[in-house]
Amino acid sequence: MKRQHGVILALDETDHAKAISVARAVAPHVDAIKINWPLILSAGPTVITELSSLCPVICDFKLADIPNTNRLITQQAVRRGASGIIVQGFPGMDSVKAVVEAAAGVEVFVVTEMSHPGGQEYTAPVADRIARMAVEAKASGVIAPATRPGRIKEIRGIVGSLSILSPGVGAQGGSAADAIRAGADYVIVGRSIYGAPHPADAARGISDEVRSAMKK
Ligand code: NUP
Repeated sequence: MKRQHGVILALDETDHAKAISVARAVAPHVDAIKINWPLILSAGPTVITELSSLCPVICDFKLADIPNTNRLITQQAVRRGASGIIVQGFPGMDSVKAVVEAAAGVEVFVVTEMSHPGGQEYTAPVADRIARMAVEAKASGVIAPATRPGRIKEIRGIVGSLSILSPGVGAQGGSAADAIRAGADYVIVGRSIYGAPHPADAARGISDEVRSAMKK
């Protein structure tokens, strides 16, 4: 993934036709489109290939299984055209490494601390260890919460030059500029873009905010 806008669209739209029309409008203003179970279960897994003709696609499966199952899922996502895959860190190093190996060069991002309030219950206490494990497993990057920019800063101190992708902007209350200033490389934005009256304008606005935060 090449950083031009610093924004990744989280396309959790469940109407297939609407999802494709939002993707077409927004693709010129984002660096990737992240998809998750809501769209895949409504449109079918062929949507991975369909979207990959418009923009790099990150499959947010939050893989959290034994190494063999993680490997099998990763291979299928890559076969369908995914450029990136998101994995949970808590199942352990062997499960994360299985994804990195099966991804065969496709980018792998490891969830550290989740952005929602419940993320503080179980993920926060182990997030620093997971961030260190992501480095050791040779992942491409980590997911860290825009809702807690202070944590992005601390996680940046652990992961060095790995990419930090940060969800929680807009609908969850986080600010794109704050996340970038704390050390995120990309913000992940869903509802504030695909739910906006003009998704392309919303994406462009967030990309402008990210670019100006990068200059400061
Ligand atoms: O910690 C995380 N928080 C989070 O919101 C890890 C994630 N992968 N996400 C995803 O980012 C979530 O599943 C959704 O697809 C997106 C945020 O969407 P929104 O809150 O901007 O609508």
